[in-house]
Amino acid sequence: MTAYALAELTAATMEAEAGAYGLIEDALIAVSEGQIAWIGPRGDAPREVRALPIHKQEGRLVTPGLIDCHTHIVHGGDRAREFEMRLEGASYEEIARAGGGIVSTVKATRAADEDALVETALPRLDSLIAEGVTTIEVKSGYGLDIETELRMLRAARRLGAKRDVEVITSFLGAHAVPPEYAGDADGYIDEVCLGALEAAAEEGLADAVDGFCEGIAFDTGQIARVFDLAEELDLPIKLHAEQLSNLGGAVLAASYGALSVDHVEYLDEAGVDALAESGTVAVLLPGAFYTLRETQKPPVDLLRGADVPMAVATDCNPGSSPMTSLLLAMNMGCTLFRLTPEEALAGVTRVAADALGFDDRGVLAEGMRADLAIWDVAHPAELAYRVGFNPLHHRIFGGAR
Ligand code: DI6
Ligand code: FE
Repeated sequence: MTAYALAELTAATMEAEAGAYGLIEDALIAVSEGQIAWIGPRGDAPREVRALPIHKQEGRLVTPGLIDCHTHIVHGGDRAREFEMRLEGASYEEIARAGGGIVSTVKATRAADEDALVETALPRLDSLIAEGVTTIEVKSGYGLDIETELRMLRAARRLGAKRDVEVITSFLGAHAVPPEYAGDADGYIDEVCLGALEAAAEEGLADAVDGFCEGIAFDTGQIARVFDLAEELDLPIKLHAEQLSNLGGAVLAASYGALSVDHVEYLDEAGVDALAESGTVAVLLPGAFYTLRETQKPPVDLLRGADVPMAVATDCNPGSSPMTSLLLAMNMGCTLFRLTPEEALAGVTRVAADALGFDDRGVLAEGMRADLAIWDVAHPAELAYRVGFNPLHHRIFGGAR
């Protein structure tokens, strides 16, 4: 790959210490071997950088490629009928307890072969890529038997081969109790979930291990058994916690040094302190909050005060967040949760990288991957500000223009 430089642009480096988006006016970015070889004010560029072929950006804004650190884009079927039921008055939990919800997607996912899972996920992936996403996390969790959990993860891996995007997988076997184990969550964990995790690890299909700690899913004791195995397999941990109630999932996840705890609407002060102590990211998912018309907001002020890094993601899933726009998630993070536009952009770049355990992306700096999003905007606040508008001009993945 030949080296080149981008110039006549404003760079939002998103480096933590920099503040103010790490903005560099009239910046130059040199790209070589898929990495950022140099970045700074154009006037400071060394001679060998100035000698590179230059692609002028006409004053556009360049940010790190966006990272959607929490999605469920691989699944069968849809839940539009459930959307109607909620509009007729049923709650998300009522639908789940009546055998709808996650379990209805499990049925559709079990019925789909691997090709179908790939084909139906691609338009969702393409929608995210069209907004500058260069790294995406994809979870299993709609199989809930060994065969289908593995099929979902294989489908997720294939997505990464089909598009210029990096796919990171999380094993989410502890997502719901399948109908054949109704009333026996312990039996499901011990007889299916742990074996599925072992098989996924053996095939190299899982980059992380996730769970759903909630009244309609699993308690902390059950999740801990999954995390113990994850630890044995040397896989990092994440957790859906404190979304609809507080079961102490965040404290549990923090005790395992989790990469992230996600949703966290019902997180309390003890939970915030635990996250601060363990360096765990809080992933905010405003699409689910919006879709379920929740009223309990995540404790953003407490998180901010305790210096817990906050990421933002789509949670793209057929039930609680049928959303395929990370820009909309940023907007909702600001409008619904009162994040600043800078926090929202950090939440889909630098902090989202942390939530996935990456230290080679999420900021623009020398030596980082050249995953770039080039925007037709003058100021980075515009990215979170508009609703339903996509100003992406061009996306660069691993230096490939
Ligand atoms: N929380 C979520 O937001 C998704 N999973 C979870 O544990 C929702 C899954 C669904 O409703 O299909
Ligand atoms: Fe989720």
